[in-house]
Order: sequence, then C-alpha cells, then structure tokens
Amino acid sequence: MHLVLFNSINLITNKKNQMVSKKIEKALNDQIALEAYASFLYLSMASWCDQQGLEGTSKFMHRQSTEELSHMMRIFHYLSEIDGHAISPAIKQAPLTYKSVRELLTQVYKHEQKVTTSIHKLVNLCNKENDYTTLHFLQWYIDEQREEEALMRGILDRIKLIGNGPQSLYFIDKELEKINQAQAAMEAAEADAGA
Ligand code: OFO
Repeated sequence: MHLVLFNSINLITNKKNQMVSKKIEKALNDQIALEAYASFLYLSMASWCDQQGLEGTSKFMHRQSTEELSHMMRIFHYLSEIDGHAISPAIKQAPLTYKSVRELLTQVYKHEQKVTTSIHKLVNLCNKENDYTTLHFLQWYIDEQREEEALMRGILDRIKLIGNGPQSLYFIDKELEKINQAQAAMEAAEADAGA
C-alpha cells in the first residue's frame, strides 16, 4: 500500500520536475517535423531522379532521405529521454516533379539552409531557457548542418563548372555517383574503426 502511494507521488513529482520546458519541448517537436519533411522531400526527389534515369542522383537523394530520418529519430529519442512528449509528425505532400536536376539540387541546398536557421533558433531558445542539456545535444546538429551545407555548395559549384552542354546531365549524375561512393567508403571505414 505504502509502496503504491510512494510510486504515485513519485510519478506526479517527476512530471512536475520535467527536465524540459514546454517551449523547448514544442521547438524540438517542430524540429522533428522539419527533419521528417526533409526525409520525405528527399525521397520524392529520389523517385523523380529515378524516373529521369539519373541513377547516381537518385541514390544520393535516397541516402540523404535516410539520413534525415535518423536526424528525426535522434531528437525523438532525446525528447523521451528527458521526459518530454515526442510527437510523431503529420507530413505534408512533397512536390512530385522538378523542373531540372539543377533546380532540384538548389532546392535541397535551400532546405538545408532552412534547417540550419531552425537549429540556430533552437540554440537561442536554449540559452534563454537556461537549458544547457539540450544546448549540448544540439551541438551535433550544428556540425552536421555545416557539413551538409558545404556538401551542397560543393555540388552546386561543380554543376556550374559542368555547364549546359549536351552531356551535362550525364556528367552531373556521374559526379553524384562519385559522392555516393566516397560516402559509402567513409561509412565502411567508420564501421571498421568501431568494430
Ligand atoms: Fe537534418 O537536416 Fe540537414 O542534414
């Protein structure tokens, strides 16, 4: 009887002492939704590339889509860990068609910039709310966004160099395939180092 009473008091106390403020909880859930949308947007882009016969670019977008899903899950688990309510988001329909592969990759870059802005706003909020735990957690995202933006800028620069010649699509796709291979090699090396 005493144990039951103690447990229920403990439960109430835990909720009152929730580690995360409501504002941070909401902002993290908004970030979950943004990462989820990125994953579905990139998946839709991968499918369009596949339809155009752009195999390397499709593979690249599939990889990006899977990565975004893992970014979403990282926040999802973090929120649960700090006793927040992680919300599985509703996803709006991503565009199904794109004017060109250049336009598509420019959109990816713009979306990554949007994600960076959102992470920076979250960092600001953590400072205001004195939430140093979440601030520390977000450092990984700051680094990730720096890397992603640099990657997309590099791709767009190479596309500019390739130009608009008759075989430009072929060369763009080859460039993306090279990036896929480099990323796969890096992942294999990381897995070896961790084994
Ligand atoms: Fe998760 O948005 Fe970029 O990587």
